[in-house]
Amino acid sequence: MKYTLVDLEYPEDALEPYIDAETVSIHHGKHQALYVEKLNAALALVPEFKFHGTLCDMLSNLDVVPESIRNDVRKNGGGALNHAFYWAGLSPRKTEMNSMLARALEHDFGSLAGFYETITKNALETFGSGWAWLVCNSRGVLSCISTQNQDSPVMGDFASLPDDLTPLFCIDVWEHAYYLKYRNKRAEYVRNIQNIIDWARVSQRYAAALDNSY
Ligand code: MN3
Repeated sequence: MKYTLVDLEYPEDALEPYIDAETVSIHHGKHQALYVEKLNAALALVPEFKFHGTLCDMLSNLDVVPESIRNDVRKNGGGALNHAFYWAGLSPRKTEMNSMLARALEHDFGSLAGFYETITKNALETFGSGWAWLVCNSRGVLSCISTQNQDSPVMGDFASLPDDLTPLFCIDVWEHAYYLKYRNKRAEYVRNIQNIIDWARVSQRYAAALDNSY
């Protein structure tokens, strides 16, 4: 099975002024596209390995991937999945979260401001390249975590994480995500992301996670 680059749901300049069109164009059209290409190249090395499921399913079960290509699948599959998830969690439109997510954010972070403070801290403390995430566990409890490189929360053990985390939202803190516009100012990039979070999408993801946990 060949994986394809997931399209953006909005034009490349739609996230201006928070994320500039050139960054989106290179990030999606070059970086993300290359992860997809390299994922397919790795899988092509072991044609007898047939996986019937989504990329997310594969990365949630990395132990079934042949060892000879596992690391490449982890890196490049992670890159393909995380970027698609990142773009889909952003929106140029004003969006609203549902009451269930609003209550959970207040319960688990004290307030929406508490959530912003926590994910910003995660994003700034990620050393080198990685991601900051809002996740929930199998009981629906929200928390923020960081992953290194292209690791996803769905990788569980492989990323030294609990095996019951569902990602709800992520911020790419690799320099390629912000350097053209923000240079070394990662904090400003992370703060500006708050203006373009697709809260309706994050709410849907949370509802789906809760459905799957009961
Ligand atoms: Mn990236």
